[in-house]
Amino acid sequence: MSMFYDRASIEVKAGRGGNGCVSFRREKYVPRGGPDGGDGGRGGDVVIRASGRRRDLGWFRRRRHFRAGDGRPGEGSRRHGRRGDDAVIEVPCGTQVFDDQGTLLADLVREGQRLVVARGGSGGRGNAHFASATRRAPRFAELGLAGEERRLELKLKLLADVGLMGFPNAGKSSLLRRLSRAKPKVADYPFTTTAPMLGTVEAGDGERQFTVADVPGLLEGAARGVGLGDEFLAHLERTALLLHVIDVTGYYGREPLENFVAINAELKEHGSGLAAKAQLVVINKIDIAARGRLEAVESALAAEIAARCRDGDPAFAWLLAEADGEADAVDGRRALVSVSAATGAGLDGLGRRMASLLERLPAGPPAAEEVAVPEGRTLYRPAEEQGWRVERLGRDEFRVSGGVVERLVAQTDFENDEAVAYLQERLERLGVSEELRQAGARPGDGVTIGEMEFEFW
Ligand SMILES: Nc1nc2c(ncn2[C@@H]2O[C@H](COP(=O)(O)OP(=O)(O)OP(=O)(O)O)[C@@H](O)[C@H]2O)c(=O)[nH]1
Ligand SMILES: [Mg+2]
Repeated sequence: MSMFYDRASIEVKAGRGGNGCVSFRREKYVPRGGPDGGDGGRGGDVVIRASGRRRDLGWFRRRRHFRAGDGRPGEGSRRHGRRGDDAVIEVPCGTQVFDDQGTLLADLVREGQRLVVARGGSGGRGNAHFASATRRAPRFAELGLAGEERRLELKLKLLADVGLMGFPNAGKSSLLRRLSRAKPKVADYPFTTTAPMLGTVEAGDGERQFTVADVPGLLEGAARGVGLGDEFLAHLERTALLLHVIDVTGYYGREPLENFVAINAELKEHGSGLAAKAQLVVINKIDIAARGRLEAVESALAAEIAARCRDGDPAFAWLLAEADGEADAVDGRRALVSVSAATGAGLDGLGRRMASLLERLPAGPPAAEEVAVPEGRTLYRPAEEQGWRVERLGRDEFRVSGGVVERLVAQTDFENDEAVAYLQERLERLGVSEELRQAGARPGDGVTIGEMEFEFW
């Protein structure tokens, strides 16, 4: 039996940018031409993309590290290095991406939606960029920067138009099997569903299509963790309509009406808007109902539903709307469909009823905390520090932090004296040295910038 994985934790690392190149033009009769070193290519990004090819997140049990390609170094004659290859991670539609702080970055609901989760480092500039009147032949270039790296949590919440729910053994999987081409497990004996499953249903006229999610049966206390139901209740959150399946013969000796009330109490306890979702009640197994039984169950449920309409139960607001808001005019039977998944009786009517209801209901209502990701390429940008500041860490210890300054240091090739001199020049021009002096730094004091330590002079 296959498991269903709706959670995964992955680590991603974007590619490093290629280094800039140090090179000089070579021409006939010219002993030494100008600098012509090209730039390094940008590192590849790590991208998460929603794909219909994936069913769940089980794939990530085998692979959880993803790394994009590095950019190629620049070359002479101002040739730029090639960009690193992106790493594209495919996830099923309905996957929510969180950072390691638990912040929702995106909800990838539609096929093809992409999210850049780690940006490649920029390539270093070649020495051609550093020529000036005073520096005719720069013998240094920038280093490429490291790519972003982060840990991400993935959570899958199925997206379907309709969700099947009810006590175990009510016939949910049998219904999905009959209504669609999906093949959920149903055996001659009660066979409990352990993994959610999606099926596509064609409405009677063959023109309309919608998706139906089958989840394990709920038990009383499901919202508190009893049975399998709890962890799968979340998969009903993103449906537009709930099909509440009820076994006309009762469940373990309890009346269908009691079961109906118990399941609705579970939905309410679970929260996340499940109790407010439109409900259509399907009375199943009418082929084995004793004489008069179906009528009795229908009357009891119809009366309960009408009473709920009067009390303003949002699950049946659609029924109240059908009666033009007149609670007394509500016919509870209109929320009932009696069928047999075994013989197929009533299933055409059920298909049409679902289709017409779906047309009136807001499509797959997104949960409130969702972030919509527009089609195409989307960037997730951590707030990048623009400025910089100097801090005194101790009597003769200082630190300079900030995006610009740290970047300059990371791009510097410390093996190369000219590159170091250039860095000092830049820091001087930015005013960093002056700021350090004002903060009390004296020659010989230690200054940390990014991952490097310097001696102030
Ligand atoms: N006679 C009859 N039996 C049915 C009907 N629908 C389902 N069954 C039987 O009821 C049992 C349970 O059906 P399932 O479809 O597995 O029920 P389920 O609601 O998916 O159960 P869980 O996955 O445990 O929640 C199976 O033995 C089915 O053959 C029906 O309309 N008539
Ligand atoms: Mg089932």
